[in-house]
Amino acid sequence: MTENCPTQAVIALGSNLGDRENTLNQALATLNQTEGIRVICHSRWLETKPVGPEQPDYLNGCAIIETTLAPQQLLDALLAIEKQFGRVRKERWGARTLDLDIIFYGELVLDTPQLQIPHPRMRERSFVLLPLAEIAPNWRDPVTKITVGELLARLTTAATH
Ligand code: GSY
Repeated sequence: MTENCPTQAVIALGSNLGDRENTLNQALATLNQTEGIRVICHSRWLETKPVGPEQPDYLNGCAIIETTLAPQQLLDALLAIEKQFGRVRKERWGARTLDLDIIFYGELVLDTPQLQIPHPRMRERSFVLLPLAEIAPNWRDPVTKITVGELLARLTTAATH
């Protein structure tokens, strides 16, 4: 009984440079081919307006994976895939060929300088919550104990008031 039990995790994907759809599809395939990661399902790709400085529109989506990688190993794997797709981290909020973020890792709450899980800004981001609610509306945020569906409803209500 030395095998690691896989953990389900949520990855947010985004692209706003080049052939965005092809990039996101290829990124999913690459994730699935990575040792210790299996893609279970993904949302549709949604066209979204950029949050932050002016830049091209994004295609965003979310995937649920199963992984035997520890959180930091998973982050390293995501950074390596971003690099493989030509991502250069120049500006924090700038345009990018590929962005991969860990949103949830099971029920883990982690707050280190390198990595925060759940993703610290996901509760304010409709470009994360909208696609995530398609595939995991009942996933509970381990910090607020609120489901993804409820987080999205709150965000939508806040935006219209
Ligand atoms: O952190 C994600 C990169 N990003 C996005 C994004 O993925 N989607 C949208 N709509 N706006 C964004 N602004 C930034 S930075």
